[in-house]
Amino acid sequence: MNRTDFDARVKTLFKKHRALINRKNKRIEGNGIFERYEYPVLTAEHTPLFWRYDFNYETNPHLMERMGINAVFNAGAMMYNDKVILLARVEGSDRKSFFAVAESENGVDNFEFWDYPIVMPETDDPDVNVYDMRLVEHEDGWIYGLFCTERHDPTTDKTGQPEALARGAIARTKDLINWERLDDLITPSPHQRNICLHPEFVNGKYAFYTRPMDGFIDTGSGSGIGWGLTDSIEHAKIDTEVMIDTLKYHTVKEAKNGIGPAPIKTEKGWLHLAHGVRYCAAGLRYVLYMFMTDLDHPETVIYEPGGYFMAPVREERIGDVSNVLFTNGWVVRKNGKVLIYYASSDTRQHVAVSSIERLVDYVINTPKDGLRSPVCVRQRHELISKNLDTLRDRDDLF
Ligand code: M1P
Repeated sequence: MNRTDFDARVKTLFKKHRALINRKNKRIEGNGIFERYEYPVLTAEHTPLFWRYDFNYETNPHLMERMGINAVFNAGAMMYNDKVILLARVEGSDRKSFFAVAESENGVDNFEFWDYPIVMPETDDPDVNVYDMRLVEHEDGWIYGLFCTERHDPTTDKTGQPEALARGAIARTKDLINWERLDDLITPSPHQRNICLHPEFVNGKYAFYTRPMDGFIDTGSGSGIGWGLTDSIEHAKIDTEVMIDTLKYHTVKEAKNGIGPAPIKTEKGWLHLAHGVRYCAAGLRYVLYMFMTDLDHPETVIYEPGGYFMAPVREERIGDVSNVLFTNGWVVRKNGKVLIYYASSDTRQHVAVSSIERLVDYVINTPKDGLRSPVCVRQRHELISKNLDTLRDRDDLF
């Protein structure tokens, strides 16, 4: 490619990229509980071109993408300087994930990455892969990042199948650029993934949501979303881990589950968003579900609507790990609007919108899972007969 063509192609690349960043998103009619948006808010193509290409003609005369980006997903979220911030998991084509901040005025489109991804400090035990950060503004004044650090477990090499060891990692910051890495969370379980920090002290201690696991993939016996307290955040150690939301046979969380972002405090209780995993012939299916816990006892579930809150639809069903919705970020705006950030199939990041009022109504008034078909059909009969009564005089409908 000659210099003139090179320069022209650079211009075209930047023009197309700008058009993608500036594309207006469109709200899609929803189910009363939330509305989706037509386009994902972040994808691999949203990452800056200068993260991927070498734009020096001398060293890259063919204008090749030197370092590809595979996916952008599982983002933590918060308000920062009046902007909506997504702290995304960015996965390079080398399979390694890192964290990067993107910001937007309205939280539904025009997300633009900051120039540099985050350089996360390490502990004495080097990280191999880091991902899925929950951002928590704690009442102690720090912004915490809770994420998974994955390392190779050499003791498993004899099986011929290298195994990973997952641990709950903790870092804190004031500006989302400079991070202080703290010790990994210690719990009675060998593996931890999907940990989150409760935003308030509980009995003067830091409170963690956990997800104990026997193995890297399998959560094993007695698992679900756990809870534990620790005096120190710098050397966080949970001695007694209690289960607050356990797996249940033939529900959306029969195989595994994990807490999403930190809960939202409402007048009625703490609103929680989580992911639940069920078995199916295609493997595992990940959906989102909600529950509410007591204001004074965030570890006590008081409402648990049956079924899923959100499941993958259309293109969301397909990606690197298909049939997956996952969430670790949401944001409450001043007007009570809730922006729910969810990723699909480990590939792209989406937004859906709801409100505190609607989510509280959903959580409180949705029937519990009947756990058995005969019970579930009776629940539905009740709804049908109430509706047929209410709509009896609506000749315009039938
Ligand atoms: O591939 C689906 C998800 O799998 C893991 O979640 P969990 O530990 O609940 O199975 C995580 O690796 C997550 O990043 C991923 O989206």
